[in-house]
Amino acid sequence: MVLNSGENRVDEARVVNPFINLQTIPDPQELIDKAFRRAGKAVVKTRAHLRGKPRAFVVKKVEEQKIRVAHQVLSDNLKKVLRQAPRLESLHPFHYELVDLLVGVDKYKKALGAIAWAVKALRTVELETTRETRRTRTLEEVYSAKKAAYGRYSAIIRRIGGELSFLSSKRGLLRQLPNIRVDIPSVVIAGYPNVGKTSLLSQLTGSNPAIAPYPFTTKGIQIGYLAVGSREYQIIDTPGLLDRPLSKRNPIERQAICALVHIANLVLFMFDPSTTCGYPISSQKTLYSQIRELLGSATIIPIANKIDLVGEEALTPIKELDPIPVSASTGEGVSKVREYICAYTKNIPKRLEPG
Ligand SMILES: Nc1nc2c(ncn2[C@@H]2O[C@H](COP(=O)(O)OP(=O)(O)O)[C@@H](O)[C@H]2O)c(=O)[nH]1
Ligand SMILES: [Mg+2]
Repeated sequence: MVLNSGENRVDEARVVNPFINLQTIPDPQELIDKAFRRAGKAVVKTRAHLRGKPRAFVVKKVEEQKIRVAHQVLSDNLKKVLRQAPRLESLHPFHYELVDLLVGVDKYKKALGAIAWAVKALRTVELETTRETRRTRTLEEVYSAKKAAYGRYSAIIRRIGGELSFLSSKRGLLRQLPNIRVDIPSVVIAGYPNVGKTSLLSQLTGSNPAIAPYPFTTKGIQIGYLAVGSREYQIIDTPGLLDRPLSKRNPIERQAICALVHIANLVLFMFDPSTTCGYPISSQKTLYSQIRELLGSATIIPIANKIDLVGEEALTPIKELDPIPVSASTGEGVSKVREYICAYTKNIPKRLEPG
């Protein structure tokens, strides 16, 4: 990614999607088969090692080992999922909203809870059945103890099969969540289409922004980074999201928009007083009010763009908002926007990265 024209570079390693480490979720039946196959292989060495020992002794050792190895494989695979899938509590509100939108937070929690239950249940079976194996007196008893262990293992895995399949089916979506940094201030650009949002983003970050997929807009969001001195800022353009009246949105779109609003420390709202964008100023003011309301306590800064096209009088209808006059084409006024970004995000505490 090319960053702003200065020498400052933004640390891309800190770009975060909390689900990026979530590997393939095992298929229940495949997991069971794998565990038993591994167990079968693992005892080959043991058998060779114990050659010449009494048969009853060897069988006991071998079957007990199978129970242990099968447990190990099942447990390791499930623990891996638990390790890789972030807890909801650790998610930034932005990602939390999106998980709710794409997966449902209750279902997600339930799935992880079921896997944690299975890990414990498998361990109990291992302890009980290996103890039983050691107590057996006949070969028959040994074999049936091992059979019982395998049966109980399979039942546990099948019982969480639905949850594993559910997570597996959602994994792709989760891994597509946008890489949003939560450790630096975020500035979100809003305003009607064609008012100059993307142009301003390019002016601010001096680069072609990266496009990240975003749920419920085919266009994706555009993210650019700005570095001023030692501080970094993330600037987000939101095509298809913060560019239409909220009253026309369905609940899902609203939630997607809310998630974006959660990430915003500052919103730049762009007006186009030239109205070459195709929307009258009155509509633009309505959208401004709606977004300001949605924001709660976060700051919104009005910007009047395309001043290269209009005279002073065009700004009259938005005069009371005291917008920063800019031209995203010529670059006029853009340094002022940069100053505002620095000033308004000065006191924002560094947020914790999800972990
Ligand atoms: N004259 C003029 N045109 C501009 C300015 N900013 C953007 N434009 C033009 O307006 C159109 C829409 O700009 P764009 O940045 O894509 O708007 P967005 O849809 O809000 O992202 C493009 O043709 C830009 O070249 C400006 O300050 N002055
Ligand atoms: Mg655009």
